[in-house]
Amino acid sequence: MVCIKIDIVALFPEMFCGFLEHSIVKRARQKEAVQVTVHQLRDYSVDKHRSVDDEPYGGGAGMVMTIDPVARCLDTLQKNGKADEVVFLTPDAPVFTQKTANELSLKNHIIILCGHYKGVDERIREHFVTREISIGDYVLSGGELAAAVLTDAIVRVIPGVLHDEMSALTDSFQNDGLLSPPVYTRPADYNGWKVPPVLLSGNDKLIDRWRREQALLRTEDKRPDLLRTINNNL
Ligand code: 6GU
Repeated sequence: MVCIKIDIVALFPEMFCGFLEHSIVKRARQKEAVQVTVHQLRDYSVDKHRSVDDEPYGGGAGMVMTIDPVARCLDTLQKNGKADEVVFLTPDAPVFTQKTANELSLKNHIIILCGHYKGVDERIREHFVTREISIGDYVLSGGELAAAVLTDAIVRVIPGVLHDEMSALTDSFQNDGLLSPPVYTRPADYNGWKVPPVLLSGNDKLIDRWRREQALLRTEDKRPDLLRTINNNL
């Protein structure tokens, strides 16, 4: 199996402990499908206070991440060769999608820089960053949670990480861009709440057709915007 290297540069590395040690991300690390390393940005500050931010030129509220610690950190992480992507996580960027996760899962080396404060000095974005990503239209206190979201979404689509029976190909968004249909398990009747009879019929063709219909109905109901996107891409 190929091993993807993901370097995460953060101000609060401890936030990743639990996440890296559970579930699919944990298994992918054990299988050596991915190597995730979290780096403390402050370790790359040469300032006596180990500072990583300063006041914005032109005034205004909030602090801005300075170039030098980021530059030193990225240079260190790329001393044996350039990363395929240097991702900057920030709310003022295009929104993360399954397509981006799939693309990133094909890279060998990804560096993820977590944004903080009012943002980073724009020259970092101009000269180091190859891709800017937001995880949605709301504001988080920092990029750490977003980096965990990205890492999880990337890792689970690396070939060989998921078992066949939990294949990523049947996830919402992976199949035709539609949401997944409803699923049921035993008992077939819970105090009168019944499982749709077609799922108990044993007729694979009928079950397939029912699932496709339900996927479409569910998408129309919960995410009509997705259907417009699919139609526009046809
Ligand atoms: Cl990537 N960072 C922060 N701070 N807030 C966000 C975000 C990222 N994506 C959505 N909100």
